[in-house]
Amino acid sequence: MICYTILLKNQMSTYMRLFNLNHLLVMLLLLGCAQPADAQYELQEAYPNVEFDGPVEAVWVNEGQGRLYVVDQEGRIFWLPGSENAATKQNLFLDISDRVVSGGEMGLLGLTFHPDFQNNGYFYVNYTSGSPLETRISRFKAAAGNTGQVDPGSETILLTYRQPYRNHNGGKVTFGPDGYLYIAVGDGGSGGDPQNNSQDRSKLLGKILRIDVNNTSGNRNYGIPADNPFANNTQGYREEIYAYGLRNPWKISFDEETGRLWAADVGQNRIEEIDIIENGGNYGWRVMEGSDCFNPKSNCDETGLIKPVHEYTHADGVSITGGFVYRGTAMPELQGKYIYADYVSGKVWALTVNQNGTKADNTLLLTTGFPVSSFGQDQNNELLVLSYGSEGKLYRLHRQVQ
Ligand SMILES: [Ca+2]
Ligand SMILES: [Ca+2]
Repeated sequence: MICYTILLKNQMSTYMRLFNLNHLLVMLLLLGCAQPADAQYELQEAYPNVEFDGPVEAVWVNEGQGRLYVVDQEGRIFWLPGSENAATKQNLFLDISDRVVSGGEMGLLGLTFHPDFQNNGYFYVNYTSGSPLETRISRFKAAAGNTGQVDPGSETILLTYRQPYRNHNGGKVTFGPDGYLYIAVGDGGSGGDPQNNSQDRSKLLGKILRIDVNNTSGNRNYGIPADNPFANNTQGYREEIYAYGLRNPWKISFDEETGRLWAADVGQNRIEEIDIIENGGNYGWRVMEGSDCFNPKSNCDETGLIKPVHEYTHADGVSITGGFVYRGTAMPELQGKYIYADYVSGKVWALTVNQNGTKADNTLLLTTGFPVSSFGQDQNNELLVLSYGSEGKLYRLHRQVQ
């Protein structure tokens, strides 16, 4: 009962900041004493003396001796050395809190480094800003040698889009094996996608976008990859679109071995889902929530809609947090499995798919007892788990020694 009370207090405050209150009742039902159901895996604190206000990203970069960069939602990026010990402190890398509107699902939400960062110093962020509210995809530039803090004035805004509501801002940016920048965009917010943005290909909301940051085209600060599904279309569709019909993809990631793009899409009232994203794919929202009709409630037209690889109902969680296909070496039994979590229930699972991408198995690894905002990978592709809220800490997923 003590465990229950502490969890309730911690998770409620965090939950009320980040997610819709209409899920509160479900959350209360989910919270028990969060002992791992399967005790084979556990979390170990990484960087024990380091805490963040609201960590939402942890990105490892192999530059020089290598650093782990951690994003605080309010608008700051810190770096940590590769070796972690009690003396380790976080170092400020970039502070753009002056231009970030944060709180709830808003803030500095995404960070990725140019594949040639070591030479060109470019990195890319996704944040909400301004009034009226918008999302900005911006490039910043670290000085040669990357020895000090980054000049906040080095910003080049690549792309902006209006945010009609404060929630569902997606946020992840990541480079694909093709060298293009992929951007996860939520449906704009409110509930039920009232403007039907996700199915509207003339809008950027509710999509996975793909742009070429190494080129420009027309009046854009970026190029459109020639094989984007709507490149050079004459129907008024946005050429940046790579896939559509997403609600709020909270984390996307590439499997570095297969090149597959994985997305975790947060559900509305009932179903959380995982998708493997294909060029031009329509992932169904708001016609469908998971593999159920949503609008209309029944007899919806499922033609051409790609169903989730895996989904779970709100009996198991309320808001999915996407992770990574595990490509580390410390836990060989997890090799090739997609590791993800639920932000509210704190459950962490491993999803196994067949070679053709269909589901083979889904296994609960552990229950964290804290809200999981994100996953990260370290220099060895071992997994970090980010705890959001009253204690913003980094943990490592590892197998218990029997
Ligand atoms: Ca929004
Ligand atoms: Ca879907």
